[in-house]
Amino acid sequence: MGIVNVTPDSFSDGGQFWAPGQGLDTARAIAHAEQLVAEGADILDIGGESTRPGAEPVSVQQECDRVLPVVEGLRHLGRPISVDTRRPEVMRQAIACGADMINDVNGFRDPEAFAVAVGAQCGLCVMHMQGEPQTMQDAPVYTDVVAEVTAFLMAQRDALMASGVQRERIVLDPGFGFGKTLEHNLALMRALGALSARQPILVGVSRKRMIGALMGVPSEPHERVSGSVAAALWAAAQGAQVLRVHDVRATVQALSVWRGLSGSGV
Ligand code: HH2
Repeated sequence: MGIVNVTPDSFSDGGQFWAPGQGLDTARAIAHAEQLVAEGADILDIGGESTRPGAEPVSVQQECDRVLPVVEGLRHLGRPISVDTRRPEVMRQAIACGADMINDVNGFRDPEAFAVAVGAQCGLCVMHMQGEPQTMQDAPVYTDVVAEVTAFLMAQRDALMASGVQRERIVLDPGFGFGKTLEHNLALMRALGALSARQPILVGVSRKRMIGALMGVPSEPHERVSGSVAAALWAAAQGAQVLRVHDVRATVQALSVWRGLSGSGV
């Protein structure tokens, strides 16, 4: 899954498609997404709101204005398009525009978002987050992070299924860095195998702070490519079915080598 953030302030690639004084350059965002597909992305994830702590709040209208033209401009590629949003109205409009998946960092906890998910036919990514983006990294606390995150994800999956959503439409995500310390993230990474045995999972660790911490040298997000690729391989080895990444070419090539070495095909 290749990341296309059409935001001015995402932690790694914010502002990439913004022309000074003119705002979002939709054509550049679409060209970048096309490049990610050429590099081997099977799914594109379009986000119009940064969830990093301290990001600027955006209105529903702003988020739609950013995301929807990109979704429309990418339909010709014939690849599944995911929209990364917490807002029910953005979900509705994205689905009407042809989005194939809704990626909700709030895990469809909002009853209105839950209703949109149930009423749609698209794929759903249920992510775990403790707290709210503005403050989630202040002091995350768990008694047993693996048990609590797993319980939340299973409860949301079961509630969706009890409301008529087919199991095949759902992918679960522990939400790395969303209200989690490095230790919490590591415990969850080590428990991916048990989770992926129960339901397809998506892992998003690309360029995140935890990668920087594990690399052991000071780094800007764009300098964390090799660390991110190492983590992606780890996640794949634990059974993760979807890897949400900024650096598609590097990740695809590494996966290809890894599959070749492990004899699981290329
Ligand atoms: N991480 C981010 C955003 N959306 N969605 C899922 N399912 N899983 C994730 O781990 C995840 C996500 C944060 O990364 P990014 O989009 O690069 O940054 P920002 O939130 O600043 O736009």
